[in-house]
Amino acid sequence: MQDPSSLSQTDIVNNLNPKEAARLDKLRNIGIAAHIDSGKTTATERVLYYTGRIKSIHEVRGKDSVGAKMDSMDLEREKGITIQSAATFCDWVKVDREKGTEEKYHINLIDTPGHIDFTIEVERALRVLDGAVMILCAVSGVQSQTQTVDRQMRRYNVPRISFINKMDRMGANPFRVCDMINKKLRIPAAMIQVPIGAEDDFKGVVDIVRMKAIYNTGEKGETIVESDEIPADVKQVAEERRKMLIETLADVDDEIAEMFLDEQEPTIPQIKAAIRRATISLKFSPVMLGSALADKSVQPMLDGVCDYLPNPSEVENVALDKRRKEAPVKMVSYQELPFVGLAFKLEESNFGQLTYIRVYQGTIKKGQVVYNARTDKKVKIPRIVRMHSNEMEEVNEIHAGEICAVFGVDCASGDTFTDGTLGYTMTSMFVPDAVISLSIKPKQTKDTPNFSKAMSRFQREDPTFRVHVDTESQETIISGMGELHLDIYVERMRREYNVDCIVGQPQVAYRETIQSRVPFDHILKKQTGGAGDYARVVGWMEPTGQIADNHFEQQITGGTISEKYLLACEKGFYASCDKGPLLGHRVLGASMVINDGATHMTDSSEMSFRNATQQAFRKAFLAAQPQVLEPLMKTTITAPNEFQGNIVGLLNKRNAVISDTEIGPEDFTLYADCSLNSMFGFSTQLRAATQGKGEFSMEFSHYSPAPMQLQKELIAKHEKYQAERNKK
Ligand SMILES: Nc1nc2c(ncn2[C@@H]2O[C@H](COP(=O)(O)OP(=O)(O)OP(=O)(O)O)[C@@H](O)[C@H]2O)c(=O)[nH]1
Ligand SMILES: [Mg+2]
Repeated sequence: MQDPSSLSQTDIVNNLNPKEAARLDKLRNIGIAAHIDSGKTTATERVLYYTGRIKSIHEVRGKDSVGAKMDSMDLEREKGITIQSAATFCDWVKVDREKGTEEKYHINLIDTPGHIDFTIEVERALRVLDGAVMILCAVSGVQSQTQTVDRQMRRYNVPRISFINKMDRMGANPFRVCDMINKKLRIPAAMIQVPIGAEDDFKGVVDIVRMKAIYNTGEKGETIVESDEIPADVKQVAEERRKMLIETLADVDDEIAEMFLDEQEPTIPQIKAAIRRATISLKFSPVMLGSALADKSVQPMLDGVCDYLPNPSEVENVALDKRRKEAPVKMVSYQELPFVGLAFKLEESNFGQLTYIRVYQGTIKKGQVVYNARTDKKVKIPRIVRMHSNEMEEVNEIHAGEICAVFGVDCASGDTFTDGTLGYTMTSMFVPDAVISLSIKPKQTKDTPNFSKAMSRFQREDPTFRVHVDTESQETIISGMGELHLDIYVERMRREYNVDCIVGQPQVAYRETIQSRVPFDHILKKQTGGAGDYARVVGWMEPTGQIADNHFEQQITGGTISEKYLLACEKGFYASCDKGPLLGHRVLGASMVINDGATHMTDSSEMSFRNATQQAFRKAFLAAQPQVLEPLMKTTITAPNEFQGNIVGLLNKRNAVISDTEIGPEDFTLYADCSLNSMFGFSTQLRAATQGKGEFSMEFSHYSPAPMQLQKELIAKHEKYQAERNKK
């Protein structure tokens, strides 16, 4: 076969074996992602019901206390929020009423959490999915996490349908929301449906491509009724919006642009094909609408998924070939090619570790031996299953383009598996930094084994949850994305492992950096009988210019320090960066160059060079105008307009910088940069200041120098603590 990297995606699709093409054509891997509480799980519940995967509908925080299928964890059901993404699959029979045909699509679907503390779940879902449904609230429109999810979709080039949910709510205004998608997310978007009625009176939608009114009937809206008769009061809007749709398409699609210039009216299939092309090429997002809770217009959204989101062969996926200097190679979803898959999520289950794999090419079979590209180890695949939230269905093989889970495979999240003939690795996903930490220990020592088990499991499953033992205090420190993130793990420890824990106050994850260049010439010399200790390192430290990774470099000429010892210096440097001299927090943006030194014939060792480097680091760092950095959080607060004054007051007290305010008909939204440190206890105060009606969310933005006073306090506190420890 020709080198796939020289082929365009269209060529790849055109060259598919017809049987494969037919299989892939009817396959969709999609994610549902959106701001918290917009109705992702509620909508997914409908999808499962209408496709026959579940026999009845249960609501998120519903009165029947069963809870939605995809929120399978007790904690999710109690809190009414999704914490872990859940994968499922279903078959959707799309009815083409014009042609009178039926087509069956297989849809793999991942429902993701909206709360920012669990953002890694969205990140890894979008990493492996081919398309997404972005849900928006008909009243609130584009919200803070909508923007986060938008960035994540862009990061992995995920085409999307926008679905405006909650059309039954007071104040629902899909036209405004569509406008917000265009303006705030800066993606050309146009409605392909308009509502029939709104709020309590929301009856259904008009598909403006085909000019059909669509209604749901039956107890749970399970039956779709289409009509040519468009209610008189909707007709004009429908026609206007159809014009707008074609105009927007003309901006992003050449074929429609030409017809538009020639004043030709595109046909229905032409419009649909253009929507599909433009959506897949990330130039456009079709906007649909409905109400999941009121069981309205979810089925047309599924039709939209089939019509406008790509099948796996239409998406470009690239691996790096380790045998050819990491040259990029295109994945081709042909079944007969060697197997390549990406483990994107791990989960502990009663039967051992469950690993979710997206198969990019080839086939994975039960009993097959696969290679882990990171560790170069072979593993046998004992069982393959398809996941349905927390239940599973056993299968013998899974083909290119699909998602499955395997049992008993030891690996880390983000590992690539191949059949062993290829040296490919897939680029992994973006893992955000932790901003908050706390000390934790089991109340009773007898619980220590379970405590350790839980810690190691949570860490394996969630790359944003980190655990380390502080070398000085010997305390176990957990760190993560926010207070809720850590609370959830403490609570899960209690429920799932029967371990009650004592936790310390949440601490901000500060960082340390330097601001100037300082040379060093450091000698470590010890003579205590027997073999001594000797190392001399000469060089300088300076800021890298970016508050990001640290940098080590050696510029030794003449072999004054051997390669082996230089390696020890490098290790010493990175060990020092893990525990900064000011507060013991991580160092960012520091660079060290060693350009000279001396070695003793008998007394030098790797240990002496490592220690010498660490001592030199400490001295130079403290002389280089060191600085404590604190995490600044992008904070979004929404509350009824009457509370605006109260909230601005609260924020001023916290030295927040307000960057934007939006005033809606009832609610206002305020965007501000706040230091994480100043936001502890904010949720309680916000509740008090808004009669419980205010909401806020925080997302890490960047590190910035902490106020001088705070830096001094922190350093003094750390010094005092160190002194006390040394006395003991
Ligand atoms: N009025 C109205 N409420 C809805 C609709 N869809 C969902 N809700 C309600 O909104 C709340 C949140 O719904 P979920 O489905 O849990 O939202 P989610 O997006 O999955 O939330 P997270 O996973 O926590 O981000 C629940 O109380 C739902 O009943 C809708 O169409 N109309
Ligand atoms: Mg949910």
